[in-house]
Amino acid sequence: MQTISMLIDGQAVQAATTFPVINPATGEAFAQAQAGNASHVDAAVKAAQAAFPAWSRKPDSERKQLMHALGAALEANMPELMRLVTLETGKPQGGLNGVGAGMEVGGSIAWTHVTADLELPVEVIQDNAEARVEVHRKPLGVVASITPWNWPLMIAIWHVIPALRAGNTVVLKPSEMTPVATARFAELANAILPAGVLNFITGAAGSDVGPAMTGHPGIAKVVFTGSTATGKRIMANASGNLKRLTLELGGNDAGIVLPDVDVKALAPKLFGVTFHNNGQTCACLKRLYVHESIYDELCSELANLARNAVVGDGMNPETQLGPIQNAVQLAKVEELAEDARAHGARFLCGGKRKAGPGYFYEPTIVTDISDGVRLVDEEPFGPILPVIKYSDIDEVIARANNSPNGLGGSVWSSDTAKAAALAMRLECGTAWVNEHGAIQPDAPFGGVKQSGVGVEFGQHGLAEYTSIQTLKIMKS
Ligand code: TXE
Repeated sequence: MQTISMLIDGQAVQAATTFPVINPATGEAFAQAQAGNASHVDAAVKAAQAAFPAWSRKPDSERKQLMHALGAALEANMPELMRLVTLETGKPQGGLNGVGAGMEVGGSIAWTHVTADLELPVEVIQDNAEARVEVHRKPLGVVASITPWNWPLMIAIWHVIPALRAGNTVVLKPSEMTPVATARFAELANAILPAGVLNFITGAAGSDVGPAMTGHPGIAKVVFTGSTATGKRIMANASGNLKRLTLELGGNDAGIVLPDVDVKALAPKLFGVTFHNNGQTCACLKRLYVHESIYDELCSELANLARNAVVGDGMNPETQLGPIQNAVQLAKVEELAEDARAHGARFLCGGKRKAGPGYFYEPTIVTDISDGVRLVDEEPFGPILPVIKYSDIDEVIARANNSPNGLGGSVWSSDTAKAAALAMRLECGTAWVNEHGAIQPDAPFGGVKQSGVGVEFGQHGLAEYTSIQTLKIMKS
């Protein structure tokens, strides 16, 4: 069985004990990871601090070129990384609509190259006979990156590449459930980067590694993707030295379907944006509001698609949907389904685990349900969709907005101008028309309300890894 190491100051580091990493398709361990602790965090922060002066002073063109080299290394190792992603997350190699391990590694490569090419130009505010005023973007120092289990490699790339590109050094901690592909990335990166620039540490479930990072006085910023509850704990723990924060937290995205759509053509698209990666994506569509005039027809189309989806081991090329990533998440999906049943909701298909080993759950369409039931009000993060009937557009916008979350939202219609005007009324960081969850490396992405703080990607995302220094030069 493979055992992964931590990487501190360019050296492989082992802890006193290891913990198992489970393949969710079998429920059995396929790798072991190091059970690090706060002393490893401290060593990693010290290494990152020592590497910071030289890294931050490197000419910008050199850092850019090294980021491209990281992208090339990911590409050269794509098949191995895809295999590791499937083993630890359960997501298929290909997947529903091509959303699987191939997209995760391919996306990681694309994000790396696009981010490598971003610039942080000096802004000139004033330049006249009296004075020149310039705004510079400077790196912050050591950045702590804490990643979740749903897109472990891609999210590590989203954190690490802009942090390094802007001149910071990094301590990276993956989820205890999915540390393996990230470990391989850290290894590849350490063959390219100077020692200490990217450190990689792991901790078992419930260990002190995460809190030790977010409370460490040597860390200047925390970038975190995960649950809102953990995000709140991180924000509280980061206050000691006023760490900068980017938090990308839970979403419970609403989609609103207007009566003018072509139901048959739309159903597969809606099914894809809801069920890819088994609904375990922060910006998946999670509550679908459908106009009463097309409700029955659309629900029945969605149920047909759910019944015919190929669910199985992600290593099988036929598989469209893999298992849920972990047992706790599976139990949460079951709990929300049971609660919906108890509230009189109707299950058109699914609604139960698949027999056999692994954390499989049948793709599930739930109708005759409304706001106020947990399956609608809470993020299920699994292969289950509540479909809610509406009749009045103003009322449905208010229902969509009646949530503590605000990550994404969508409106579906053949009248794109009308849909865009409605989409802009949704309280969310990204609003889509006839699409949902589609992100790109050059457009900012982040949540409002309790879905997060700050944005990632593009120029706006890169700027979050810097602080502003204003330089005023008097000329007379
Ligand atoms: O996430 P956690 P969990 C949502 C989804 C899911 C729920 C719980 O609804 O059901 O979160 O998932 C680290 N200090 N999302 O419990 O706990 C942990 O080790 C510092 C949405 O798995 O947030 C891991 O690396 N770090 C999300 C990371 O936080 C701590 C993706 C995420 O774990 C810590 C995943 C602490 N006190 C789940 N406690 C999205 N936005 O896409 C835990 N961690």
